[in-house]
Amino acid sequence: MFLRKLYPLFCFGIVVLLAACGGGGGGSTSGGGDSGGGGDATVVDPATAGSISGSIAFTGAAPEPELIDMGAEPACADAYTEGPFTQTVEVNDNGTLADVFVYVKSGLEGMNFPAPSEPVVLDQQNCRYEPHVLGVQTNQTVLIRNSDDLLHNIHPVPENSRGFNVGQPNQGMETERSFSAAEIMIPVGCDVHGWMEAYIGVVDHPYFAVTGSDGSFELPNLPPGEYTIEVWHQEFGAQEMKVTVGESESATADFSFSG
Ligand SMILES: [Cu+2]
Repeated sequence: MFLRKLYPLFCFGIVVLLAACGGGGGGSTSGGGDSGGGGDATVVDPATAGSISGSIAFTGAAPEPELIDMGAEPACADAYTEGPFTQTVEVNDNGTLADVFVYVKSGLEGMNFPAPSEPVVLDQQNCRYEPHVLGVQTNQTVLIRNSDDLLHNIHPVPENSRGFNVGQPNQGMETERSFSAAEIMIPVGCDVHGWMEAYIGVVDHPYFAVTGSDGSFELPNLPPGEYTIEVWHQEFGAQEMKVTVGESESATADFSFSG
């Protein structure tokens, strides 16, 4: 407990030290939580900022949803009136795909976007993760909550950041962690319940989204420029598209996956 409290202070001290010693730019830094490791935060001019929006269509036959056997946890199993099913492929009523992670893959090089101070929440509800797919910035807090009255053991397996393995035996417990490096995507599992899975997309800027029940996304407040947008789905893989955003332009990038 003591070490856990000290650790962020220690890291913050290192960041401040590096910022004070590093580089010859002489510019002011943006302070704690800076994901760029020093240097001024990029300021996007609202007078010229544009956006990229689109939707993720789905064609063909969706795989049959797979039933999860939650017999080992009756309290969770009883919470479902149908299923429970895996969340691997969620085709929306309008023919689009949910749980697609959308992000700017390239075009933001040299810019510096400090992590926001608000956390993103990964909840555990009725022995599933909510949401199934989420995005976060590097060094932004991920608040992991246990809404179930039973033990979960959250276990992300990143390749670029330090992993962790934390038990949450009680309802209402919250644990805060973060990832220091970008990664598409970090799988998350529970050591108690083998069927639990989530995916976390970590990027070093705020231009990402996860599609929901209408399959659409928007990446607002983008500086004019040429970008590569990548969309990632757990089952169908990744696609990318080059998109140019002019001054104050609302550009479109529509994708389509097939079953
Ligand atoms: Cu669990």
